[in-house]
Amino acid sequence: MSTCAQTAQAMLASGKGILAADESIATMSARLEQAGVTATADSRRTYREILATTPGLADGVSGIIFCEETLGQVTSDGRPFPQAVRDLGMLPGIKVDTGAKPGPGLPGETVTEGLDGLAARLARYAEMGAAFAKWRAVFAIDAATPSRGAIVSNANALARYAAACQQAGLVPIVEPEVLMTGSHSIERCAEVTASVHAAVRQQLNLLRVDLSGIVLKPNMVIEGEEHPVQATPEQVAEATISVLRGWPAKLAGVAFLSGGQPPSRATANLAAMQAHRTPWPLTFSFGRALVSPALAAWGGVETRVAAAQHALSEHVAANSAAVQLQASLQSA
Ligand code: 5MM
Repeated sequence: MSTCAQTAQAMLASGKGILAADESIATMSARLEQAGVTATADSRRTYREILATTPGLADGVSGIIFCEETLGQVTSDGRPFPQAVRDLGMLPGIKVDTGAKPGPGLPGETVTEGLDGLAARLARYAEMGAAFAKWRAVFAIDAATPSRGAIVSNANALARYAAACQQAGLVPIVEPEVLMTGSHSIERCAEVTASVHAAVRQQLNLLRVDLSGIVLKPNMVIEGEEHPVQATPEQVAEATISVLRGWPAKLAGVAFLSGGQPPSRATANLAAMQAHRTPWPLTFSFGRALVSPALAAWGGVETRVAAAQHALSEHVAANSAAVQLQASLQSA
């Protein structure tokens, strides 16, 4: 088994998910300010340290995704973040894309950038201790979008990134996100997600990416946030699994993003996936659905660190329980 396949299996260990704490400096700063915390390199560092050092986090979290700034920072006891995370029994990862930028020739749509100099950056991240990487492509649903041009451009970039990661010995998390913004139906989300996944599979195949050494991080198939009717967890699970059936059994596994769903809904949807037997593990790689309550509880106040860590623990435990239900069904 390749090193990437082994690492991917560790990332998808039974009952565990991946914590997405890789907000870019701009996003993290905005979220801190909104929570009443002055955004500085040190407050971003402190916040990530609070998350990573949550007691018992490794019971439900296999790995943490950071942004480049955090990967190069040290915890308050002087250890580089990658080392501290490994010491705590988890794997450190790094977001390597440089963001979704307006796509030339694609009015109103984006193509995720970051391929220039990527091989050299990946070698440096691996040297710093990273075990895996992440790249997110973003697709918004509208009457005429996503266009074929946006789908193919983003799928090709995801595949070039994934191939480069495997060459550097890092597991690529491949994240094609179809956004919840808009009033579209769950059926339209299913149709768009399926065509995005088909293009991503085709490009991964063209660049000989080993599917046993990647983690797919998709959106759940869900109605737009302005749609009048909210799908039940069973409907979301059914629609999501139908789309995922396009992936071969060789795929190491799936770790869903939460996409702006309220934490309880994301967990309920994840739990409903348990009713479906699949050839790959299905877990979580949530950002907001795990950390938003913790950030609100902390608010930059030293005496509230324990409350913040408790909030994170509770949400990790709930999602870990959902995934364990599924794991026990798979092995039954
Ligand atoms: C944590 O947010 C990640 C980075 O976002 P920006 O680069 O836009 O700041 C994001 O990619 C995240 O990892 C995924 O969207 C999953 O997070 P959610 O909150 O959707 O589960």
